[in-house]
Amino acid sequence: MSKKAIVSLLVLSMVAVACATDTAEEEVAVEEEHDHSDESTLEMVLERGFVKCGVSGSATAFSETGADGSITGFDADYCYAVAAALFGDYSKVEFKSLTSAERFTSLAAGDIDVLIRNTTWTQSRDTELGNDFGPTTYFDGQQLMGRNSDGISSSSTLADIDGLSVCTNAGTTTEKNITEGAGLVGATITLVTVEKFSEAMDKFIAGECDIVTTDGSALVGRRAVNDALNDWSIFPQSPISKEPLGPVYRSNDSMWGDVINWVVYATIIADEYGVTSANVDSVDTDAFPELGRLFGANDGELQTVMGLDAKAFYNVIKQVGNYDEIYSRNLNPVGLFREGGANDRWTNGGLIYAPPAR
Ligand SMILES: N[C@@H](CCC(=O)N[C@@H](CS)C(=O)NCC(=O)O)C(=O)O
Repeated sequence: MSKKAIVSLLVLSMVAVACATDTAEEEVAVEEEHDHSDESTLEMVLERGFVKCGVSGSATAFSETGADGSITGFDADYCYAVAAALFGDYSKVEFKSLTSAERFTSLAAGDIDVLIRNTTWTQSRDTELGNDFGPTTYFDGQQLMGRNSDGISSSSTLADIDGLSVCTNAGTTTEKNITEGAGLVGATITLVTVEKFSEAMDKFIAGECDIVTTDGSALVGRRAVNDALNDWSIFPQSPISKEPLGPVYRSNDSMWGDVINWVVYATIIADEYGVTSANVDSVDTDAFPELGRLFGANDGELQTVMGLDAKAFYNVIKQVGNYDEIYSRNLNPVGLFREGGANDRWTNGGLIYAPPAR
């Protein structure tokens, strides 16, 4: 057996030609010549000098591509945060824009080092597909959007979509949830599945679909940047699913996984202490020893055993910010707020929580 063993990975893939009629995700065996298990992604990325981060590139407020090709948003900021931790320079990222249907194939093939793309943690993605999931950065849930002028309102229910056409993108939890959910309430729908969510929005705007559905955050974002703001309602008030979104990396790559996980945790711990990019230089690390360890200021820092610089997480907070800064900067402008929701701090009753830096 050669050193570069041929490994077969089960990955999710959409068969493009079959999309129009069969929207089920399909398992295909992909033969991949590079066996990632004999080399940590961490070593490979450090040697290369930049990280390859898979994003959407067209998800409002999460990863948007600017006119100059730059990528901004909540997910993009976590890519920048990983680069800040690895290289002390947030800009050492190469983004790859991926559709929902191609994201896991791209990760399995080694085209990207980490996937941060509105991706829901599910059992099959975590187990059958050879992925591992990092901490949830955004607790989302699937909702639907329709036109008030068609009789839809924010108090509409799933049963109200009986007889309507519903647009969404392929290779998502969304298409499965809506099919299952509509069936459970006895609503007969025409599901129209396209490759990109932006195409689903185009069809909705053109009146070719009555309803569009995806993660609630994306619907809020799309509505906020659209002129038809006042005619579009998002429903039902309680989402039809849980969509915990966060970073994804290949299985059996624990040093790399630890880096991704602790980048996220560092942003959360800094938020717990109110440490921001603006005040990180004036932290009293004697008074707050956990911050001393996390920022490499005191003896007992834990970053070097992870293969990182002692200042890795200081650089994350200094250059990109804490969780609240990342959230507020990207998501408040489209009308998504943390207060009182699942994405609030655990100390306020939310779910954003990190283990201790010790
Ligand atoms: N969270 C779901 C849905 C992901 C998804 O496709 N989201 C849409 C809405 S944010 C999207 O990616 N839109 C951007 C695009 O199509 O490029 C999943 O993991 O399957």
